[in-house]
Amino acid sequence: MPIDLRSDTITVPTPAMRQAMASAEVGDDVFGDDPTVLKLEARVAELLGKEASLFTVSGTMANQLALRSHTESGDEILVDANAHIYYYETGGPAALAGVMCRCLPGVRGIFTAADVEAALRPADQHFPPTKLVCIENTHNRGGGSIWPLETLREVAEVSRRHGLRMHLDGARLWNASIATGIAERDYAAHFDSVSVCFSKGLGAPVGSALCGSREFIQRARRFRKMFGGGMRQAGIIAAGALHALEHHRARLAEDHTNARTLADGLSLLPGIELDPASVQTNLVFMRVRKLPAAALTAALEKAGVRVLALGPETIRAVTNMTVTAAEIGETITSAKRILES
Ligand code: TLP
Repeated sequence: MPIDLRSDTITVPTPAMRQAMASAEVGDDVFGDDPTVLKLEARVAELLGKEASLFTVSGTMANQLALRSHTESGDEILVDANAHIYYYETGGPAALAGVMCRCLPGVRGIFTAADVEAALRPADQHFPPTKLVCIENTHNRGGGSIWPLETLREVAEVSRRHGLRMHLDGARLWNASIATGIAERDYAAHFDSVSVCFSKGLGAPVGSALCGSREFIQRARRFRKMFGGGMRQAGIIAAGALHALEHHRARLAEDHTNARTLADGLSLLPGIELDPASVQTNLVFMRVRKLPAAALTAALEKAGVRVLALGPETIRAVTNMTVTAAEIGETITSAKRILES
């Protein structure tokens, strides 16, 4: 089996999770009678400190439902230029909500209250109405960076003052909470809506959730149906998500330790540019100087290690529950052999 560090989305259900899924009570969730989905939605809402939540097939769907539910066509949203919502969701904001994205210059995905204020324009018929600020925590292309709570609070304060709503892409909020000890609900308190994923570090096969007020989730539910995301006996996958929530959150700390070990080891190799101190969670980004990133990725693949080349010089490695501490050591050894040859 290759050591798979391409993403934490590659995780597969454990035997105990499969057991929970196999024995899940189910019903037709479009009629609102799948007890396992209802249980998951209640549990997620409770964890995030919100009134309600909605189970969705993916993080992308949860984010896009949030945009669609908060805005009208022709509105503007403020988002970091490297945010998943803008960078990786196939033009969804334009196609599905019909909104314009105004990109903010985040540093490792983190922008400031001053950036928000600088992007705002007076109400005038020339300008699109700005409605929503989107934040990603942890930030994927920011290298798994964690938003400092104080910066987040300042952004929220300025946004509220200008009547803007706030959405959190919390695909990896679980990682932020384990790393900082700040509860998910304490981050979520600053937002009108939050999306979270079960199928990344938590290891469930499918699923995400969108959380918010009861009224907001009711609106999102209608759009979920419109987007073709109404699921029937979804309790089978919701059971995997519930199992993941209860059993796999604390273990994310292992992924973080492995990421730091990997970063420490790789940073010493010739031709790798990587500051281990920048690794806060389970994502390790590095620049490759000696050879193209794609060439190093291909050589690693031959050695049984999978990583992703995200650009001509950039490689991402994501620690996850399928990769052990010993395999992190093997990864460093393989990279060393390739780079020193
Ligand atoms: N991220 C994936 C890819 O799409 C890039 C990955 O391998 O990291 N928000 C964030 C912050 C994400 O990183 C992702 C997935 C999503 C949303 C979307 O989740 P899915 O894949 O469930 O649509």
